[in-house]
Amino acid sequence: MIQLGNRKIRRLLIIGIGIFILFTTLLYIVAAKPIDKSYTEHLENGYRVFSENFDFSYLKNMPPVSGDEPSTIDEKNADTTKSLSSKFNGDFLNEKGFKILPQNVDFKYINPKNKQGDKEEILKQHSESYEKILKTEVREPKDFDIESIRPPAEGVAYEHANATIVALVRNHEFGPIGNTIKKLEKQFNSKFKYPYTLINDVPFTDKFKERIRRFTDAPIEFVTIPSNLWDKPESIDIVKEAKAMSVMTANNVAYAAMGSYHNMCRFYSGNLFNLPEMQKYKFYWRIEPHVEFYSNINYDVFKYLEGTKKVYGFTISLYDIAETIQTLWPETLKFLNMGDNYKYINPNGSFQWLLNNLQNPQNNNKTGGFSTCHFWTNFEIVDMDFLRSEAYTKWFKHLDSTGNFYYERWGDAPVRSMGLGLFADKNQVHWFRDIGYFHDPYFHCPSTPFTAGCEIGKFSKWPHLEDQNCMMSWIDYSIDNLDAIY
Ligand SMILES: Nc1nc2c(ncn2[C@@H]2O[C@H](COP(=O)(O)OP(=O)(O)O)[C@@H](O)[C@H]2O)c(=O)[nH]1
Ligand SMILES: [Mg+2]
Repeated sequence: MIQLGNRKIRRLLIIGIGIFILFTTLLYIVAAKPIDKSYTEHLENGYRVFSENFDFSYLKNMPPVSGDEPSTIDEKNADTTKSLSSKFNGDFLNEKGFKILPQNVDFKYINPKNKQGDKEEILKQHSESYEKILKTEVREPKDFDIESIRPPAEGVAYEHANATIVALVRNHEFGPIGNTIKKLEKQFNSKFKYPYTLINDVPFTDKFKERIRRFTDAPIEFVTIPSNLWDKPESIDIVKEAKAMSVMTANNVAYAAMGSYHNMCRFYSGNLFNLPEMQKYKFYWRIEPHVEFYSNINYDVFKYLEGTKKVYGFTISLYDIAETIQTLWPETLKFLNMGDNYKYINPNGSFQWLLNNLQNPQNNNKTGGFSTCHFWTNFEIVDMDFLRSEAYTKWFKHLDSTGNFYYERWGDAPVRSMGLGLFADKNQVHWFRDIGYFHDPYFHCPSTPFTAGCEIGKFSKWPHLEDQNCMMSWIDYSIDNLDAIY
């Protein structure tokens, strides 16, 4: 042991006290940085205030739309504007639930099926219909020649779709993600051998790689995310972020104070498909640790999307925690009303699904009108051309510029889903009704001859979460003919 003299101890003490004073002064300077007023109000008054105080004046100031008169703001879009204005004029908003004009975009829930009753009655109706549909036996999709996309015979070379199975995971999750891969191999990928892309914000360890390789003989690429696609942007005000995190935590928002979770949501929302290693692919199937696949899939799901020209496949649609996305819809409306961004909206989008307000009207109140209905992105099969499109890219940039992936806790699921609901034709979004799936605490358990191990029609592990199922709104408003698909 090193012996220290009295003088040495005194010197060390003085240095220690000096560092402490310097540190606390710095902390004080940072903490004393003024916080913008609207934000202070948000903190003082709790959640509801933030979206209630959202400045919607940019919408009110828009010129009224009348007859066939194009309220054009952009010469280059004059023709489009004229045809749009004649189509979406006057009472269109009230009758159809949307209005798509330059700097005059608006949406409205119009209760297209004329459902009646309070939210308990609506939930009862929805739950009964959902169970009935799920209990109806179906097989594989009927809207494509499934025989043409069967697995190859043993030993025969297979022409793959341009696709990968992707997961963002941490080194310590080698067991759970290994299990997921094992299950997916059994149900699907041992027949097709699509390559895996495993992604991490830090390099994967040799142990992780070695363990994972035991679960599949398909190719695996291990990717480290460049910091510019993962880290919190420097523009984020860390004091404002810390305050927001503590407010959300106090309101029991899961993961609110976990910086890496915010990074993860932002990464999945806007950056995954721009990774250099993902550029070579058109489609991905996202997987996660701790999930179940209950159905044997005997056709190529990527080729199914490709062949039907669909851009997205999901299994579960649910409501979100409204407190995490209070300004997502207002900011989106703001974006759509800027310049000529109205042109990105697909007139056959899933607007009524985005806006339904019968089963969980409290959500719409907190989010400026958004139902919070979304696809659960822990399972998603995606055509990345959609995510790389000008519409999605520009919109994501706008969202990112607000900083609200950090000041709120915008999830990748509501972001992705809102983008699809607005920019994709609803017929291009596919409910993989035949693929049984579980991610705690929700199930998708269909009645098919290829499904086993789950309770048909059960939605949640816990009865009190039944009201989180948004599938009936998707079926009611975004599927034109359910029987034509399965
Ligand atoms: N590499 C890495 N992966 C993460 C991080 N946070 C979450 N993930 C992964 O992102 C996915 C979603 O996270 P998860 O904890 O399952 O979120 P939840 O499903 O919303 O509870 C999972 O595949 C996680 O393994 C992170 O900080 N680093
Ligand atoms: Mg998860």
